[in-house]
Amino acid sequence: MNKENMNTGYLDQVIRGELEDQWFHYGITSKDPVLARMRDVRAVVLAGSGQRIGEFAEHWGEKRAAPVFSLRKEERFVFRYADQVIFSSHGMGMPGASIAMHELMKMIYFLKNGSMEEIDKVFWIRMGTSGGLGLPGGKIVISTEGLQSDLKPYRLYTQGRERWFSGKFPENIARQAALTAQEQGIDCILGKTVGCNDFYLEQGRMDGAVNFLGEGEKMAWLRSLYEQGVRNIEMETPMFAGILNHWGFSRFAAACTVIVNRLESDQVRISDEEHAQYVLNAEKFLFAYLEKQERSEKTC
Ligand code: R2B
Ligand code: URA
Repeated sequence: MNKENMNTGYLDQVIRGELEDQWFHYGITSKDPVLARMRDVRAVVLAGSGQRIGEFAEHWGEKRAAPVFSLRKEERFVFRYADQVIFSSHGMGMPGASIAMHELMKMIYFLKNGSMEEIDKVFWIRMGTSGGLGLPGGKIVISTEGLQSDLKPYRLYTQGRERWFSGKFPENIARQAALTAQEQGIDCILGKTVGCNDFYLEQGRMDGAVNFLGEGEKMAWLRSLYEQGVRNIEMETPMFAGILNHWGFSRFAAACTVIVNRLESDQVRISDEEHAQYVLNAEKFLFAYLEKQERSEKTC
């Protein structure tokens, strides 16, 4: 872990109880008694959609015969806890999702009492959807790197300075995740992921309310992404990898199901049945991976 990159001056005062931290968007504070029930958290599962998070948590609770509980506030993010796993939605786009990341990372720091060893054991995964490049619907792309649409990693301006983050995913985790998907008979591929600040214009769509592109330019851009190793396009992965790398987590992954092949269409046309099947596949992969991790931790 990179302790020097954590806001320890603040976070340690919270641990000592000298400050009460408001995790405003989750509607709890660092003094909430509910936290006592989450100390043994070992994984954080994120997804854009609150409904998907609710379903993942419910099914995980059933599978593990464990209670599922939620937090009082659900206006911004849907949060569930079941059997050592936090499930949280993050909404769409990096600015919103980064709020979830800050507050969840602060929560983990608090729950693990600032222990670098314990914090590092926590596994993070984004279970998303995406537009695939030359890939059919249903395929899962496991990210090797998250980049913004200019193929550079996540960065943002703060106090007039641009701060850069690394978009790299831990290679061993990406490979293990891909192997797990294959063992479950789920089609997956490793590749770079481009995360955009817009679904339409920045993702090179021509079917938005505004359009700047011609078909030739659009296809040339999508093909050039493909040639540079990008396999899917979505809206959060560069930030997700960036902030986790900044703290130095060693175990995190992004697994995004393709819902449209962008080399064939801008419009997403999957049926409800296909969508339901994709969610079930994603869940099957996720649970298999969480259980595999648990077995390997027990034998270590
Ligand atoms: C994938 O799907 C959403 C847009 O439809 C966005 O959150 C993303 O990354
Ligand atoms: N999510 C995105 O951000 N883009 C797509 O094309 C599909 C899902």
